[in-house]
Amino acid sequence: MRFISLIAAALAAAPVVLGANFRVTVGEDNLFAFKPEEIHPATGDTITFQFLTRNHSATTTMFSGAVCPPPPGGFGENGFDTGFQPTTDVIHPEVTVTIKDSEPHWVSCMQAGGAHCRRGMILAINPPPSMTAEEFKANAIAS
Ligand SMILES: *[C@@H]1O[C@H](CO)[C@@H](O)[C@H](O)[C@H]1NC(C)=O
Ligand SMILES: [Cu+2]
Repeated sequence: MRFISLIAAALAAAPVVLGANFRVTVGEDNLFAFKPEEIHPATGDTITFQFLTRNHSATTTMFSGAVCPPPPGGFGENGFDTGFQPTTDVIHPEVTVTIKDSEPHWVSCMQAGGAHCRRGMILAINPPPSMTAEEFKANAIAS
């Protein structure tokens, strides 16, 4: 019994196995861009958005159609919305979201009524071969 309780204590003390973390910059070099523009996280992984310039959001939207602007709160099941994250020369907010499924998610920025989105400011999460990041960007620009 003592042996079993030792195992139980060891298991309880074991560190939680965390998913991978993906870092995505927002507005690097003052550009209207996420970098990188495509990532392939697994369920349980996290994305840390690092807001470097201006006042952007990272918000899920539709792949095609009314892409811009993304809706407040984010589009779709397990979508997300960081909200607006204003920056200064010295303040660069970071927001981490957890990926809850292995589905594609399409991310852009809500700012200026969709103007940033229509500049092609996009991030494709788990795009399948039939729906590429390049197509999503073209859809945003045309939206
Ligand atoms: C950031 O943008 C939002 C949406 O346009 C605006 O409401 C907010 O005032 C802005 N924040 C700053 C500090 O400019
Ligand atoms: Cu923006």
